[in-house]
Amino acid sequence: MEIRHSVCALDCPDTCAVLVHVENGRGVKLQGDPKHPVTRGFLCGKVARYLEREYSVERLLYPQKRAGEKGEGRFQRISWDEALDTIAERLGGVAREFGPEAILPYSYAGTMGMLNGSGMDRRFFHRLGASRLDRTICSATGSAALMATVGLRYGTEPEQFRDAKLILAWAANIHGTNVHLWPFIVEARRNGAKLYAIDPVKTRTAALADRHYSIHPGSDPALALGLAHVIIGERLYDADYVSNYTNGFEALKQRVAEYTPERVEGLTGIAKEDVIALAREYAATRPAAIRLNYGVQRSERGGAAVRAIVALPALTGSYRDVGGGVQLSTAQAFRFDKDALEMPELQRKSSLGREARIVNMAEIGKALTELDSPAVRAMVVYNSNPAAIAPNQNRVLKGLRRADLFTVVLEQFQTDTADYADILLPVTTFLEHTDLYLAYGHYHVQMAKPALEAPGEAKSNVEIFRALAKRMGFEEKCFDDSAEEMIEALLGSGHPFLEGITRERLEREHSVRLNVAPQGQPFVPFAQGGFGTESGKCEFGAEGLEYQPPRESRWGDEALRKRYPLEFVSSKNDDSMNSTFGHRKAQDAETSVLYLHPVDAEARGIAAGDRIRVFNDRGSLLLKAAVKSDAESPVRPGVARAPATRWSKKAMDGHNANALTSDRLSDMGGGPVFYSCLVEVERCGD
Ligand SMILES: Nc1nc2c(c(=O)[nH]1)N[C@H]1C(S)=C(S)[C@@H](COP(=O)(O)OP(=O)(O)OC[C@H]3O[C@@H](n4cnc5c(=O)[nH]c(N)nc54)[C@H](O)[C@@H]3O)O[C@H]1N2
Ligand SMILES: Nc1nc2c(c(=O)[nH]1)N[C@H]1C(S)=C(S)[C@@H](COP(=O)(O)OP(=O)(O)OC[C@H]3O[C@@H](n4cnc5c(=O)[nH]c(N)nc54)[C@H](O)[C@@H]3O)O[C@H]1N2
Ligand code: SF4
Ligand SMILES: [Mo]
Repeated sequence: MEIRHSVCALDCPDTCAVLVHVENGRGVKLQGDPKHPVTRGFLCGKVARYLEREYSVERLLYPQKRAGEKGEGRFQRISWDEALDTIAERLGGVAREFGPEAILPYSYAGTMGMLNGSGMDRRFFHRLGASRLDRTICSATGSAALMATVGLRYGTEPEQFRDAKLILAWAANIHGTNVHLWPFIVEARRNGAKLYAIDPVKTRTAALADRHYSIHPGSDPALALGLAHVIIGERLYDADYVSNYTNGFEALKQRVAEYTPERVEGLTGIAKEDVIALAREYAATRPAAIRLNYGVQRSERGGAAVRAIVALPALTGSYRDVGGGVQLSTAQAFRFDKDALEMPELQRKSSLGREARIVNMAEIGKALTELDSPAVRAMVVYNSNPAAIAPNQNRVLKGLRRADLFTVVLEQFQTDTADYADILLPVTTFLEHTDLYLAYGHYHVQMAKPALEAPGEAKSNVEIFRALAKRMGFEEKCFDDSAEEMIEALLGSGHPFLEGITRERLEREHSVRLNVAPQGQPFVPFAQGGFGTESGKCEFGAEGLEYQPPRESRWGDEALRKRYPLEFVSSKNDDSMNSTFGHRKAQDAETSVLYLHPVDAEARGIAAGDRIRVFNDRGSLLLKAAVKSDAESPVRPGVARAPATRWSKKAMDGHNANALTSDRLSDMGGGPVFYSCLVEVERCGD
């Protein structure tokens, strides 16, 4: 038996170091690397069983072309030569006839690997002059808010949560989506720390917390402003930190004056006494860490929410403390030379004489059905499953069904999107290719080489885009770069955080902490200001912090809320990774339920286990009602929760939660608003 090193490439903050036990060339077990300071020897439930996915009989093994109607999912095996020739010919034809902007790449984070996520593909599409994709689907709103407020997408090291005395899990289902933070929280609690969860859903994390504040969806700006109201009003703030390292305190003071605990109670559903007590405790407890996750920014006021929340540690001076501050992301500390990888300079060679247009991926339905001059005529999908994960699904599917759209899908499995492909290409998993990894929940850079052999004729994204570049006649040398050369280019930015971190060292050590602080010492980026904003200070930006309830909420548009009185939250499923495990049988049972409060269920004559139709103007879907007693219910009256997202084709009626979600954009960064969504529910016959 041999043990090989790998890195989990799923879209998860933990980016675990994985040990692959190999016997006679076959992987027999995956284990978390005990030497890795964040993985600490364990994997989450879904990846501990990843070898089932790796060796699944449903893996795609050969290139195929469509044999039935779009969406039907019937395919016929072809050779790589035929596949590449067809794609090169069709993309070339579209570029000649309509201009290269009629070609759209569509990708997200199926793998977080740098090379297979944004390497040869970017070079290829830049050289082609294709439309550029704004990859907003997950974190754009929060990122824009972080940049506006603190100017950097850095946050508290996970290892420092063990030092905290108070931890707020704010829109963060840590136990489900970020489980490697949990042991640090356990350690902190053993030392007397309290854990509070702020979430409209009683998640596993909220259930395990010392307190759960069940907040109205999307109302977080009001809560944060209410906390600031108390902190400023009672002079609990750190006047020294505020005066040295922040901008806009006076305007913030005026703004929060309007957010009295009484008013905040009305807006958020959190009792005024609780608002006051939480503010006092947060300000008085040192260190106090906030784990803010992305749930909060998937609503119409998500930008304002993140702005107001990350202002709190600046008010209390918590940014000074080891184990203080806030973590939304750590990703920006990985100061790779992304331009050397993606080569945006190749774009200038596009025949248009200007940079190609930008298409927001959260509006893919619109892009495929409404965009013109030119309309999208060809789409290449990789690392993503837009038919399942993009909002306003019926509009997306209408676009994917277009007969005049040429669609290529690079996939490991025959997903919902794959069913619409004209050409479907088999790709490798992270266990089978070389890549370099950042993390958005810790500060350790990692590299992985293939641990297992690719099955059938599967190739990596890197190899596929390299081969396509050749077929298209692109002669630039960069299309010959090896994976090793691309990694070296990424590491060669010259930034001090990467000093001494070379490919050779990563091959030897697998994981290396960024030089964010001297060895063995904690990274406290904003201890003495040091913000990345133009002023170098934390920008409170109170002008942007007026709270209006989301249009799609029980306090929003009146006509809408009368017809659709329930707020629908389709947050993550604990035992999945977006739609990545959509092929699994178990998946179906876990994600085909809607949690309703007994009051809402009774009012509609619905009992636990009933088949129900959930609907709004955008679509409808069939689910099974899950109703518990008031004390046990994960949601309060007026809120309904469905764990997302599964493959639509495995559902009772061929739809998932995104048949209901809206493709409006949030208040900052052009992000989607999956969790601002009004619906109605009715019982349907058996
Ligand atoms: N098991 C599992 N792990 C995952 C994923 C997965 O699908 N499954 N997905 C990965 C990805 S892509 C990401 S981006 C991360 C995301 O990780 P998280 O951000 O933790 O995941 P979400 O479920 O989107 O949102 C977190 C919590 O926010 C709550 N929430 C929803 N709306 C609001 C609101 O308005 N206010 C407040 N305070 N809370 C709200 C939800 O109920 C949820 O419990 O997780 C990653 N890890
Ligand atoms: N209703 C609702 N919708 C949501 C969300 C929600 O909470 N609720 N969350 C949103 C968020 S935060 C996100 S990040 C998105 C996620 O949306 P996506 O990024 O589309 O994520 P997945 O559904 O996991 O699909 C990733 C696909 O990439 C494939 N893949 C993995 N590795 C590779 C590779 O190396 N090469 C290629 N070609 N393919 C590969 C996998 O097989 C999988 O099918 O979903 C969003 N949609
Ligand atoms: S999904 Fe997240 S927790 Fe699970 S193994 Fe991968 S990185 Fe670790
Ligand atoms: Mo995400």
